[in-house]
Amino acid sequence: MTEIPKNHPRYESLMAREQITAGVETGITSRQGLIAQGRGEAFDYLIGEKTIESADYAEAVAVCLLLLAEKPVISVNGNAAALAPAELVVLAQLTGAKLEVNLFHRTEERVKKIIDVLKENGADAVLGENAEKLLPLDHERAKVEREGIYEADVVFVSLEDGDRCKALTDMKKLVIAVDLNPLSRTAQTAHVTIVDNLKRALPNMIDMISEFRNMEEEDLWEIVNAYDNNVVLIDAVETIKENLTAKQNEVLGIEDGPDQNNDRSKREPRKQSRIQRNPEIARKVMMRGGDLMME
Ligand code: PTJ
Repeated sequence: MTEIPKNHPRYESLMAREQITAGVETGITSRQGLIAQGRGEAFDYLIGEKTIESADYAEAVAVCLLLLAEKPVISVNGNAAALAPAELVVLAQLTGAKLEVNLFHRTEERVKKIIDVLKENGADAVLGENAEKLLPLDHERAKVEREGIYEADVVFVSLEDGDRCKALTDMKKLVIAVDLNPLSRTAQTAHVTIVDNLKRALPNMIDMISEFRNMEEEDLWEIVNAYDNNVVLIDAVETIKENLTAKQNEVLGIEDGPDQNNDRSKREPRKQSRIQRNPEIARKVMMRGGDLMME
């Protein structure tokens, strides 16, 4: 493992890379998991590498749903197991959820290794080894355990693929998904979409449990019923747009006040005229892709 100094500006992101790489080396994460991590990193950058308010809200609703569920299951893949094994176990223990290993690039050896890692992190029992093809899918994620995901009423998934998410919702299960890409099929299909890094989402959810654990069921249902997943998705997309605009303005040297920000008719002509008037800004525009990539 490369030694990453704690004061490195991209410490968290580089540590996550180390965890995923180590996961591939020990055989719990698939090689494809490296690519999935890169995609996540890109979206995390656009989100601002922090838990945005709407994600915090979705995390709270997800905790309520896990506490209300009769048969909750946390589905674990190779990336999740590498990034946050202890947190997955604690979340399962505090909400009474079962843990089940479910893999897209399934090998029995990898299932076993992930079960071992979760047990080393404190899990008593982990499902996944006795999976049968019970979901209507043509790939390995169709394999689930009867007393686990198949019978679950609420399923928590992270770094999921869209068609299993759809298969689960078609089976009338409530699906909580952690996915940094608010445009992915999973994000669009789940009932509660947490647009946050799994590494931030899990500790935040664990912290929230004490707040909700002793609440009446009726009050928890009230929180869940008031939730609208579309609002959360729209907020994530808006956050990305705002961050991009802020970065663009920074590169162009434009100081946008709140009024101009909200008024497209005022903002766009002003930006164009500045670019046209000033060759230095025009040069910056051409360079901005390179600048952003260098960062
Ligand atoms: O272990 P396996 O065999 O089940 O394989 C798992 C992977 C992750 C390889 C597989 O599910 C896959 O290919 O996933 P995708 O289709 O690349 O989807 C990953 C999604 O998760 C993308 O939308 C990423 O933006 C998002 N993502 C990546 N890293 C994180 C993340 N979301 C939250 N937290 C992350 N750390």
